[in-house]
Amino acid sequence: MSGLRFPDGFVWGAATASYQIEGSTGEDGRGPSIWDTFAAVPDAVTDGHTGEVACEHYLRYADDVALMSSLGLSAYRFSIAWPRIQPSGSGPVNSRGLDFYDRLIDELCAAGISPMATLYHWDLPQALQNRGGWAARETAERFAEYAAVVAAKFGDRVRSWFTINEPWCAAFLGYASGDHAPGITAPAQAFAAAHHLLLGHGLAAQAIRAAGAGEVSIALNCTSVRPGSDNDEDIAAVEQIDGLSNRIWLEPLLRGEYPDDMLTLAERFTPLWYVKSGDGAIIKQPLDVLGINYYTPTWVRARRNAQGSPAHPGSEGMDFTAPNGPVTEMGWRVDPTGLTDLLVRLHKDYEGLPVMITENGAAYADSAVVDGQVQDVDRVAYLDGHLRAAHAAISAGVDLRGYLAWSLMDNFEWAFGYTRRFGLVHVDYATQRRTPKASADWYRKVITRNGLA
Ligand code: GBH
Repeated sequence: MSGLRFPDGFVWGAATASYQIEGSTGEDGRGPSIWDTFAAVPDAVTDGHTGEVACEHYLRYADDVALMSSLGLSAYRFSIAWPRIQPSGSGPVNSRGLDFYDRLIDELCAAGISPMATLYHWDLPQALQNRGGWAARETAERFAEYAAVVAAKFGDRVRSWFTINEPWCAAFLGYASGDHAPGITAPAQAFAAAHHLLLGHGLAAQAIRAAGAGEVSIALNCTSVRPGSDNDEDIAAVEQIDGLSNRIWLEPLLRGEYPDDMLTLAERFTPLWYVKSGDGAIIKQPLDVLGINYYTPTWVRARRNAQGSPAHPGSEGMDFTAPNGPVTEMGWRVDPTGLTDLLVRLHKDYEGLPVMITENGAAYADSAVVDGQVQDVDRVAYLDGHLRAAHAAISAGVDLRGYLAWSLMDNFEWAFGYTRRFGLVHVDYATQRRTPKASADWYRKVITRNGLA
């Protein structure tokens, strides 16, 4: 038998996030989130799109779970909308919000699909933003209270918890480049937000464990950072961007301390008032598994007059252009070797660390429709290439526990609204009809054979 087989018990799933699929933003007592506010700002989101309706998953969750069953998924990673649970970010719990996830989780369990819950995928209650959002320490404390509520309620059925999705995006796209909610462009706040997101993770991890609710994880968008050349300036640029993308998260989470170069970088923008003694010990909670969301490597070179990227504070004089080659509709260079390199590097730097690919996927225009089905051959090629890359990492000794495709279905792609489609399942937004793409059929077969043909 030829073909690549994955280890027994390998988890095959798909991922989504609340604001991207649920819709029903005014239903059952949900409070406003920063994404409702941000999407209402002219020009913040392409074509003025918002998450108000999205995929109507709030109403159609049972059909969507049936869809997952038809794909043969063993796990489903979704996020819980904090503003449904605590409409003003603290205090009274909204039972109708809890009820929705209760129904969803029961439906998943009945279908034999393991529910994996992310506590924060970017939809912060607006009331907390009004008090400073993640730039304020209080948000981390409120986050732990919310975590305790949901862990107590769902810990009997949800055994796999992700505290925060991609703190890099929440901090640096939210507070430095302003591409994401809350749309702030103040690097000083971004570094404070980064710290409070890490602190929130640690406090929430403690709350989940205190509730006996199961395994604790966080999903990071770590990536391989590659130099334009091997000259010293380019290597120094890589070191700095590797710090912001990877080490500023990994080191506190796994060793309880920031790397010195990242403290120095942060100090170019802000005094480190927000780091209190004892925080490192809180942030460094044991991780049962580390979630990695991987899409593309990052290329950096030092170049006079280059503007740098506002998403990477201190990157003036750096150029982020990828070398020529295939890209997805996001403009992201397709390079599965970046995934192998990243997983092997994590395995070397943090011995014995179990990892899971908690997101991987691609946006393509999906134009060719044959017999009513989107023939997304480019997406199949992307996924196939990345699964081979993941398998190569396993062969190199990486303890890889599973793979979750991004995304189950087309959805609200943040600042790009509905103009970018990442789904295995096509969504016709006019009718809300779901149609599995060729990639969905391909993925079903991968799952059935636990590997690639
Ligand atoms: C994830 O973010 C999110 O978790 C998910 O909600 C989202 O829908 C999905 O990905 C698709 O975007 O600009 O060329 O340097 C991924 C965010 C993607 C941010 C890659 C950094 C670097 C590309 N990351 N990106 S580039």
